[in-house]
Amino acid sequence: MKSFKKWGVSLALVALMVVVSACGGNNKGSNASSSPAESSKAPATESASPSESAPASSNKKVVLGFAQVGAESGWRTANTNSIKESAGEAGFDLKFSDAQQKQENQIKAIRSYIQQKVDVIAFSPVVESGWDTVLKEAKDAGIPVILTDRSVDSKDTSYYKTFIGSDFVEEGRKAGQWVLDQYKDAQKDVNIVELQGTTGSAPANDRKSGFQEMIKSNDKLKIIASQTGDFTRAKGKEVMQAFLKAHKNIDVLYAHNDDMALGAIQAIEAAGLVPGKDIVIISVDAVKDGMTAASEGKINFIVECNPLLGPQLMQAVNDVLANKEIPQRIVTEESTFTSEQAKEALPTRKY
Ligand code: GYE
Repeated sequence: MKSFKKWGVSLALVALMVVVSACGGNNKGSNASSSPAESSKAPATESASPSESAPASSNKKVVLGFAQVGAESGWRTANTNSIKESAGEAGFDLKFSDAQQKQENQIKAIRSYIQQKVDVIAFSPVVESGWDTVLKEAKDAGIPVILTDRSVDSKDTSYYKTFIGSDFVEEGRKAGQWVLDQYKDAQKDVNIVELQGTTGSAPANDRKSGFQEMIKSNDKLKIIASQTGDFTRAKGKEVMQAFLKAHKNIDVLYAHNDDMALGAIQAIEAAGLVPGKDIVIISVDAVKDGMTAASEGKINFIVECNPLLGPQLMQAVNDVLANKEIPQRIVTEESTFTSEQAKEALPTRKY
């Protein structure tokens, strides 16, 4: 009986050691950057009011840490404005950081939010992979995470409460469907070039696959070149210049966002060609500048991607903190615009 008891004690000790060492292992990835020295290198964060040292009380403001991708596009600017505005309206203390399209910066920002013990962390992951370690750190610290705009490929969905954003595969399908319809009677090959978004990002992966899925039923539709333009105007222009140099017979440009299409339009015009006529252009987002180009006939078709996610995010933050059940996935509703429709919609467009 006695030795049985002794065994029990030793087993409990071993179990404790396993738990401790598992925690140590878990911190392995974070050790390097969770030290105060490292975290001081974290990207600068803005804060509406310094509430870190505020005493906990029932009327304490909700502190929301938001790690934004960057400021790469018109879509992103509209998204950032929407988040800041809605956080203000909700009365939250928003800690906002801009990762300049770098995953390492976003991870640093998230770790700094964990250290600051914010109430909720929200972020728009620049790429899909490589989040498990930091998401587990947030979970272990008991801080709920909400994904907005872009998702992660983590197998463990308990790392986040919900994902609010568009269905990017569907957006790609809408773009592909339009091309399929336009060229249904094509007798010769239709040469398509593609400007992809940021490599490894959910919208780049999904807009590519959705588009391919639709056009594959017509073997005249051929993607002859596909490269990343990183969702920016400058890169869109640069890559389109290279495409025009390498390929003389480009019929269609599919750009994963308006900004890259707008950059490409500059390259097309500089090459003495007419955008929207000599080269048919399809893009995604439907932000003001893109819609303006569409209303001028320079972009032929735009698939809408709504950046105004702020109100839904603030609602989700309140629901999570109130322990309400929320759906794991909240999909944004979106439409599409031809040049004619863009002309009509432009005057009342909010972004
Ligand atoms: O389409 C693009 C931006 O993640 C949906 O990111 C977003 C995309 C958007 O840079 O313009």
